[in-house]
Amino acid sequence: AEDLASILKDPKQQALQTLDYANTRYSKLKEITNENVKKLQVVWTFSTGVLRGHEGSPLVIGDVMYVHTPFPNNVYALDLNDNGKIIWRYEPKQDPSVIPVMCCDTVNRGLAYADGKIFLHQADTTIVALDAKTGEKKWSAVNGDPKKGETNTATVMPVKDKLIVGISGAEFGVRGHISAYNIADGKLVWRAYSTGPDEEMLVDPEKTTQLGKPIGKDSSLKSWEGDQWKIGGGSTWGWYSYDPKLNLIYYGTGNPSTWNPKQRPGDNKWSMTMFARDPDTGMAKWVYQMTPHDEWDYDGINEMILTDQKIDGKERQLLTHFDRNGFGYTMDRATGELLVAEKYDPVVNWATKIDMDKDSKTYGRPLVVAKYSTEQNGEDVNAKGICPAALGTKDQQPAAYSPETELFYVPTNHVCMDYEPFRVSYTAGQPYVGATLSMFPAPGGTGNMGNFIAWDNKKGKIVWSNKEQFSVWSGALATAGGVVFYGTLEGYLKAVDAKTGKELYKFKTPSGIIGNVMTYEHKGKQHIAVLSGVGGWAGIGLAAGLANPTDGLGAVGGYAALANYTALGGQLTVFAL
Ligand code: PQQ
Repeated sequence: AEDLASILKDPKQQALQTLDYANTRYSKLKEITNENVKKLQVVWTFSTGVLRGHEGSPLVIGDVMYVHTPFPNNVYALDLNDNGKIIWRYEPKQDPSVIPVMCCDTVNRGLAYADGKIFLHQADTTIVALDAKTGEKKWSAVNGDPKKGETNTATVMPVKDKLIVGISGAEFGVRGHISAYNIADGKLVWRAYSTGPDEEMLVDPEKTTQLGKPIGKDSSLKSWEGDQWKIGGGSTWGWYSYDPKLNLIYYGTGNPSTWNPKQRPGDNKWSMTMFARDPDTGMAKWVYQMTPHDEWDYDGINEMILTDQKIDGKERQLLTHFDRNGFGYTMDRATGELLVAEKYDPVVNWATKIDMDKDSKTYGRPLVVAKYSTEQNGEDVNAKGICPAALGTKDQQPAAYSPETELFYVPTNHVCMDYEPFRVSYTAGQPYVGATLSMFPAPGGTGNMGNFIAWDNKKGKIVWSNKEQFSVWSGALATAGGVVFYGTLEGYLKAVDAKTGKELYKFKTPSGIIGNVMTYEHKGKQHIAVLSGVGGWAGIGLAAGLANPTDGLGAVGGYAALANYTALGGQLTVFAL
């Protein structure tokens, strides 16, 4: 994908949801600065015609913007030279029976571009390649089966001649995997499962390592009871990154199923795991399981941000990951060595720390506090006051990194939960959850359910933190103008100073923001664009019209007050000076 490589070098355009392969979400555009950002104005808008949660962001290739929507996953090509006039539209006809098999709203995290094609991975797991100029369908492929609970919400990542794609459905007992399809014709090249026999996971018992040691034969099979791994989750619905020099792709796997931990003794490998794989063959170079035997639904799918930074005077190839479990991890991305693991919200209480003692038997594992172990509390017993809640200290909302400040800008949740596991049996295509949850603001604060923080990944320390009334469910954007942008669930687009966190600008868009802020340049002018449209897991009460506090996997009650601030509606808002 030569055209992709050159677009990735051009800050005027955006070809991937993550801006770059390293997932930094950093733009070199700097017409908008911390001095002048207060003068931002809305320059044009576009209604997507769809309600429910709008995640991801538009792309800009040349003079054309590509906008996607949640289910039914419509795509619009808009002419930036003609006030956003619609050049073409793609409206897939998907069976609406996929809607009830999506756990956390009918979101889609957006399109990707390579080789003159726009790639869309629909809710029903159909992957389509559209001609970027005409919208004509070049090929399509089917990655899963919604009748078995397999759906999709994630974006895709084009790497060389392949398209890397994931799958959702751990709340329905799917067996997670990632797959590589040929960009040219949509043929499946390889598939790597998160659980099961070594050859189906594309791991080498001798050469694939965890924390420097070979994982050994049948590493996954030995960590489950019986055949539970076949319905064991580990879905792959998050973000993907790629290091062209090391030729490795990085991503994380989600929760083991069911949410009732007693029904699946063992470490449940390789759910909740960071993977480094060779994109050509799919083979895993290293893995690291962050939450062995999960008891809280702390999916490990959050983005892996790749940076080159100096530690103790030595240049290092780092990977920084803000896990749902509340720990911010810094790894050596070449070897999988664990360098730093610290809480990025002080209220995290389910574990005291990650064991950093290399000689210890529990090296690299979280030291779990018995009181907050949902299993030790027992089936049908409500384990109370666990922090963070199941949606984690951070969920899918991606963080950004600025090489100028060497800080990570992290949208976070400040929410805790009560968790009552119960016995559940598996039926294909039916919810396989096995826990009742309620969520509430973290105690001891001002009742705020979110913080927007700046993080030092070398020290493992918060540098500054801004309180937000609700979780920040929107992806951050860092820019060379010294400004960091994010959206809020009430609907504000906010700009803050990258060094101090001082709020410099805000504007209330028509609906809550769970999309990711993006920037592009057109006719010499820098623009900022964001999708509004409240929803996602945090906004599921509004999105799906639910009122019972424990509905929406426990999020409805926790975020009930959101209804006082915003209502549904998909809209793109574009700003400039
Ligand atoms: N999706 C959201 C969202 O978009 O707001 C939040 C979540 C999902 C979660 O917190 C999940 O745990 C989750 N889990 C799966 C899964 O395990 O397969 C899928 C998804 C999804 O596809 O959106 C979410």
